[in-house]
Amino acid sequence: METTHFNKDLLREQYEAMTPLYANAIRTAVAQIENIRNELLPSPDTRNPITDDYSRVKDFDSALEKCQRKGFATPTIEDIRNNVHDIAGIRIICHYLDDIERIDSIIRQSPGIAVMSVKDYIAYPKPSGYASLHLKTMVQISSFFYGTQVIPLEIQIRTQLMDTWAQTEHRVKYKSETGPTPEIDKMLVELAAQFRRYDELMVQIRKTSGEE
Ligand code: 0O2
Repeated sequence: METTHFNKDLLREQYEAMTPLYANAIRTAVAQIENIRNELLPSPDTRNPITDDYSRVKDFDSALEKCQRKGFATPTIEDIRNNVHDIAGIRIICHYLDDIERIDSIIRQSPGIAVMSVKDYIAYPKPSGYASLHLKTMVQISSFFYGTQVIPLEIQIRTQLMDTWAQTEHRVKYKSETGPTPEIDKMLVELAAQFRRYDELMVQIRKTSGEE
């Protein structure tokens, strides 16, 4: 009977060999989004809907942990490639709630970025209170060794307040002494609801003041 041996070091090597393609996808998408944004906003007085953007290629240990969480106890590199959809990730932060829609539209107009599916945690926040718009995209890149390739990239779009909430919740979950407790979970749900009200109020203030 054939036995397959799980070689973590080999898997790490295979993962690290493919990460430059994912880093390429991030750079390609960021440049595309930036170009379109500049063309849409010709006047220096026009408000930029993008406040910040962060990107990262998931490190090997996180990718392996996520793949195992999805049921692959001893995954192959194909399992990771096919089941971890956010190996390349960009997080776009905006000031106003309705900027999320604008940014979504910019991404959809970007040549070379195809939106494959959407998880709308703005319209339907998670029970924890987590809110964000997740776009699973495929980005066309040009690679020196492999030529034209299409690489998956997850884009998360959220307001500054949603980002503050996610960072707070993440710290509580992984860094605090108590970890999550029912009391803390309840406060986080309340915080998310308050932030949502503030996000809506900020749009109202902007519109009432006549700003686009
Ligand atoms: P990290 O460190 O941010 O990368 P799928 O890709 O659809 O097969 P997945 O990825 O579980 O499955 O889908 P989901 O839940 O839509 O997206 C997961 C990512 O969203 C997480 O990535 C977080 O970045 C973020 N996220 C989702 N839920 C929460 C939440 O309750 N709190 C916080 N703080 N972030 C959340 P990772 O890989 O878990 O982590």
